Amino acid sequence: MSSTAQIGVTGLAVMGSNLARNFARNGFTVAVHNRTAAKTRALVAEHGDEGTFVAAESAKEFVDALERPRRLIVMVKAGEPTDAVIDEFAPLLEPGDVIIDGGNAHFEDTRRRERQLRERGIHFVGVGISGGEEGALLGPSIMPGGSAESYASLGPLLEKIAAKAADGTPCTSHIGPDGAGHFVKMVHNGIEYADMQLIAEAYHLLRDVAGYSPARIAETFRAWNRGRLDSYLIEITAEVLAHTDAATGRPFVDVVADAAEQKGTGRWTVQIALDLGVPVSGIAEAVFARSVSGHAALRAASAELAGPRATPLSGAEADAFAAQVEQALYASKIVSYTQGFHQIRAGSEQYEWGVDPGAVAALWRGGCIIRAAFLDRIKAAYDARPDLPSLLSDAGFAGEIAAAQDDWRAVLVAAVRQGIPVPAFAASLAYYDALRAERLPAALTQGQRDFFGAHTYRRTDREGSFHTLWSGDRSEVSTD
Ligand code: NBP
Repeated sequence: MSSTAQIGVTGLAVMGSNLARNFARNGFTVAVHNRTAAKTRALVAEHGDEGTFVAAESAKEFVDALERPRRLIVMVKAGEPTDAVIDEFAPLLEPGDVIIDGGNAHFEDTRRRERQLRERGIHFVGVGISGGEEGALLGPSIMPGGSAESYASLGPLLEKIAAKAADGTPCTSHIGPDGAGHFVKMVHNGIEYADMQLIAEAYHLLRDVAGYSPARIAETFRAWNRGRLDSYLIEITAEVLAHTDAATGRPFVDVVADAAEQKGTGRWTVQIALDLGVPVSGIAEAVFARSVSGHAALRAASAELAGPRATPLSGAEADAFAAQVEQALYASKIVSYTQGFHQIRAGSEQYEWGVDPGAVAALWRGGCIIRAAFLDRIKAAYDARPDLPSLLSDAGFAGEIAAAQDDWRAVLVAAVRQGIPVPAFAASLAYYDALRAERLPAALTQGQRDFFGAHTYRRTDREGSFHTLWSGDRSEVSTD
């Protein structure tokens, strides 16, 4: 077999086959391979006319089909299958070749694999890919990690197949070494969880407090999508809410079981945030909200617990409340991105990746699930001030929250009064208020810690570390 393929894709389930077709449609010769060869044959039979595919039945054939340095993308189920595929292919490769993992790997796995393969002279590039099935085919947002050298070889191909932002820029750029790409993809998914939960809470409020029907809420979301909330998730929310179940004639949203599932990247975001000491409370509440929804027995056992039932508003009052919900949603969204970008900065510092947050915002503008007009603003904020300590320090975002906050608070008051759970709205506002507080009750926490555990404290008026002799005469001693 002649070595003509510029890129290879192994793992031809939904994502891999669509990605392979995307490369082929963009003029690249693509070697394709799958553990079960029938999928390879099916792909070429169904889509062979879209471009040039080289179908390989064995690992050896696949590797031999690739031009050097070889670039092969692994699109298999994340975890053990990825290690199995690497173990199968690595012995067939040569120094300088590039293995690209496009699955949803944990960034620590990517760091380990990169280290192991580097010892053999093979570049391992962990790439976060967002956009689902359609994105993989028509243009995803691509977050590549790995060495700068591997990006030099791989980047031009990725830039060709990636989504393009409205200004024509490809939605991909080198994020940073080893696991940086998968880390940023993980945070992307965490923000996606928060965005989805905030939208779900807005829906719940419009339904139960404003008294809107799903069709009316769909219209409301469509109107919001023409403004500053313009985003893929708001757009598809309107579609889902407008949909009628064919079997019953009822709104689709009313016939779907209200237990949300998760695959784990949101949970990883929160676990890693805890390790890094970054408060991502909005994302955490979104993960917990899915968890609560799935506890059927717990919910059934709690159904009779006391609490208010919502009394829907009507007419102009309902419409005025809906406008307030838009403000609350927008302000909370700013907070979840603030938290996510804080986590990216913390990860970048911890692992010395040198991630450019403005470049991350730029490549999320198209192709991915959280794509939104709003990301142009985030990019502009970081372009203007690359060392921005927090998105909330950007004068534009701070001003918008200042304008939204009365409504944001009013919405939370209504939710609490009427017994509507809004954990992500509430966590976002609590984060905002905690950051702007002149004094936090953490001083009392330090006093308690010193009392029971002699954990010491610092003072506001003097340098050093101190302990009070709580069980003695309560005098203070310096512990430096
Ligand atoms: P799946 O995650 O369902 O994986 C199926 C593929 O893995 C098949 O090609 C299968 O081969 C292969 N595979 C397995 Br399972 N075990 C293997 C092994 N031990 N050796 C070799 N191949 C093995 O596919 P997907 O939904 O297309 O997703 C691919 C990757 O992309 C995943 O990591 C996923 O998390 C990620 N991702 C998915 C989306 C999405 O929207 N679905 C979005 C972004 C990223 P077989 O045909 O022989 O069984």
